[in-house]
Amino acid sequence: MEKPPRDARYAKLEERDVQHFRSIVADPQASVVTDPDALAPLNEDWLHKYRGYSKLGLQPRTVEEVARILKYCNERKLAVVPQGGNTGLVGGSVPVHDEIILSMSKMNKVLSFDPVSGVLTCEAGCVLQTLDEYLEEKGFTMPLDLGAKGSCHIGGNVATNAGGVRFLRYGSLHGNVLGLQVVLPDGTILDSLNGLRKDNTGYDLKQLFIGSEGSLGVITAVSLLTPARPKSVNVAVLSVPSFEAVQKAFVEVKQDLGEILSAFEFWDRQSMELEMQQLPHIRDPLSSPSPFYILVETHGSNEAHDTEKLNGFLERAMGEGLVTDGTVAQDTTQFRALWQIRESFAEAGSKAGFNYKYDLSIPINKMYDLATEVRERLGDKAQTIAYGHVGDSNLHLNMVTPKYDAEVHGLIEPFVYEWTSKQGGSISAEHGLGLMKRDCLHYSKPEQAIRYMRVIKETFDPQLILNPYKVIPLQ
Ligand code: FAD
Ligand code: 2HG
Ligand code: ZN
Repeated sequence: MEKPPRDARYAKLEERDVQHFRSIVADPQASVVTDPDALAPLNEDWLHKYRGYSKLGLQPRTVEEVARILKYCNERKLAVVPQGGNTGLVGGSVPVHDEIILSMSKMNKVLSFDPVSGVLTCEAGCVLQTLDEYLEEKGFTMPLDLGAKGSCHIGGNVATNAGGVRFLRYGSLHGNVLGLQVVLPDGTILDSLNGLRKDNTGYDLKQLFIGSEGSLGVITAVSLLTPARPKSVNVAVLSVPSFEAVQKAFVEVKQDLGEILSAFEFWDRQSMELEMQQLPHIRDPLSSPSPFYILVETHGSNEAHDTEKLNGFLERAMGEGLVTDGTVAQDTTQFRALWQIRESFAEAGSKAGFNYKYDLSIPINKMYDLATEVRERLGDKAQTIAYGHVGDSNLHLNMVTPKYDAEVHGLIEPFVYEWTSKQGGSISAEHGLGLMKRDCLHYSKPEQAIRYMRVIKETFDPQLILNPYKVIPLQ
């Protein structure tokens, strides 16, 4: 796939730059990476779709080191790509050309936790799952959860405004993040880590960095509100005959389970089949293949009460023919196995070949029509699978071919973006724009909004050194 040409405004890395970086970090051996073998995984994304050729990775240990690094890069006009766990799916986390990789992986300390307010403050490089394990001991949980939890960083989650599977219950990072520490390209440290729930002292600058994908500043620490860990958790995977029935089941689930509903996910039969082809340990949880599968989860505090509610919903839904078969996890192993099915589609797709990956917000009643139309357009030229976060109207539409196929790509784009735009949807529900969608912004944002995005970018990053070629095209 084509990439934009290298922009001549950026300086090329010289040996004196590397020497300088060695002189401004406490542990140059660990923090300055020039070995090609160590650089290789930092240069390539999770999907093996985007690849740069950076000669330098920096892994600072403190906010002051980040500030010194960025100040120097800004003065020298050296381009920088901030990197978290490198699990992003839109080509945002790796260099396009020779940008310096600024990895946050060594800034991974919990700074504080207040068990009264539930406010956690930690460095940006903390891995999401590690934070959840830390909170588990204290009776709390992270407000977000996603398949990449074992590798993605909280800083990367904030930088992409990641949604995930419990968005429906715990809401967006725009609400859960109470404060950020961010280093701007000129080395300024912006600190709002006060952990306040309420603070109406003018513009809420931290919101600009949530979802900015490393284009405005480097997030070095995060303060966020964490909910109490649920004492009772249930999960069921159910067979549903049509997407119409998926929607009806969603309406009923909200009525019947109300405040304890924590996830409502779906996938189609084609997704289930592709996953079983690619991942031998995955089995269909139901007795026979279903056109659609839904996963319903509850988070509550009283097991008997929650189970009664879930059973009530299941009886009603089965009686009405909305649900035709199902399985409810009886223990932690089954709970994990059911979630593993939902969380492994990305892995299965990437094993199957080249992925044309679309992450769309579409009104729920139209969500699956797009999958049907794309499947018709492509015939047997590609495998088309659809799954996603029904509760958030977020469709993950993936097409897979053994290798990149320009004809297939041409049949998908711009069709998918135009279709989404006509429905008033968004071409990026939760993964961001990265390199993949930076030229497609106009499908979802009016020209005036794009103009102000540019003004914001140029205000925070006048030399345009941060994550060039991504998010928004610049002159
Ligand atoms: P990276 O991939 O390293 O970076 C992502 C972007 O953020 C890049 O533009 C990078 O420059 C920037 N960035 C990273 N760290 C910083 C920082 N400290 N400061 C400034 N900029 C930074 N996403 C969802 O929203 N919901 C899901 O359910 C979901 N599931 C996924 C499942 C799998 C199996 C995979 C592989 C990915 C999934 N994702 C999902 C994609 C998601 O965007 C990432 O997993 C996650 O939020 C990115 O975090 P990361 O630390 O890996 O960031
Ligand atoms: C998910 O919800 C992730 O599983 C990944 O956001 C989506 O693979 C995808 O397209
Ligand atoms: Zn998702």
